[in-house]
Amino acid sequence: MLGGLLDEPWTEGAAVEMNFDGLVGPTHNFAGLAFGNVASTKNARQLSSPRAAVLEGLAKMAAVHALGVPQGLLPPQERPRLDVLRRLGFEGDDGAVVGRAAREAPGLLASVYSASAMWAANAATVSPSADTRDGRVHLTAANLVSSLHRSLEAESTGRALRRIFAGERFVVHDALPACETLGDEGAANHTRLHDGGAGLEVFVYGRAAGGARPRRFPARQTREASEAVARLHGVRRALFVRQNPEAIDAGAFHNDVVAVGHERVLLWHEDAFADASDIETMRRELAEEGVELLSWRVSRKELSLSEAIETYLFNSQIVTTEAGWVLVAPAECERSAAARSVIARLTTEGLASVRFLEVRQSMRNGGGPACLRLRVELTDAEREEVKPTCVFTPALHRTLVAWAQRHYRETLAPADLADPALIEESRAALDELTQILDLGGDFYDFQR
Ligand code: SUG
Repeated sequence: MLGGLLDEPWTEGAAVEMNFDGLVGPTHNFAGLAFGNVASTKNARQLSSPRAAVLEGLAKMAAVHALGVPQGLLPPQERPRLDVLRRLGFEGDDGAVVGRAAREAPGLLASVYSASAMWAANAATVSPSADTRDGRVHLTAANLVSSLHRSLEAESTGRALRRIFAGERFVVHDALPACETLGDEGAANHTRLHDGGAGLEVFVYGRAAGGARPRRFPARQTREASEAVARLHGVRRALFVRQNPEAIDAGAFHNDVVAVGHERVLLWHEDAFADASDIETMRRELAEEGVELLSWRVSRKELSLSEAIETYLFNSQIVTTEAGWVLVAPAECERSAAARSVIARLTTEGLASVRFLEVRQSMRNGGGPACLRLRVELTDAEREEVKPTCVFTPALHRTLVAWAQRHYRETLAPADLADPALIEESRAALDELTQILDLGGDFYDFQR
């Protein structure tokens, strides 16, 4: 047993951030399932390209990896979830189940077909060992109860995390009980500020029991859920901050649409938090760890809330490279004069450079670069325990590009979800993937 880990010398080595991206699944489509997510609603029922989506995601992993940042990946989940349709009363063989759902409940069919697990920022909340009382890395799968299609991810996410982060240095917690009071959307509402040592974990929630709610759109994350996760992880220094309801009503369904932290930097829109004095609290708390907060505040005059949501500037990744902090931003920012000038200002305040990446298929469902990745900060000893076949390498990239080109459709229209051939195609792709990633022949339910 690793009791009393805090006394062990290996925990003193500084942790390095590793990004685990969700590998886009073969059924990526635009179903308009996410109320409050403007891009999802706007692009509902358009033609998607699963192949372009997975290749864009892989190219992003390769680009971040080439910047010298360790990169991993999380496998897609099994879709369609025919077990869910059967639980909802659709009977018969697979083709009959899908056919009847397509006729009678196309929304349910789209939900069980959604490839939404690609947005790994919502897979879990992660607390690195430097922050936790027992000196282990804690991960809690998100319950994602705010929508049917996303709630289907929780159990399989837990299973995947346990395969990738096995061993005593990691604690993987099941998702919180699935109810509205405990709505939890994972790392998209959590950021960690630090300077290589113990950090301040900032949990951002949209509503608390008995408290006010946004008027137009749902607040997905609750304070009660955030507190439970911090408690489960044994986080020593946690701060609970309320998201601005106006930001949620403008389409910032997760805090990572309007703010992003990395090391001691916080890049935030002035409308991100309900109480801007929270930034001063963060500054004070961090100072107690001997760290000076670097606040990159963006005013609405520089970039309106609606342009922040259109460009997803705050959904950039900030990564540490040998040359300093690099902003990995969606290509949409390059096409916006306002976003470009914010970035230009940041380069005078400590940002080394920017790298624009095209993740258009994901963006059209409301997912930017930061949505596609789950950050896990790991010491060298912890990194050695990560399942090696889920660590990104140029060789794995080549293998996965060839795999995707063999299995993924060029396009997918809403009506294609009724095609029984899509069930078999998806299974064939995932079956081969379990071999590539050495996940075992029983990873997916259809394999058992
Ligand atoms: O939960 N979109 C996702 C996007 C998640 C983005 N993640 C972060 N911000 N971290 C969501 O709203 C759309 C699916 C559809 O409409 O087909 C969707 O689920």
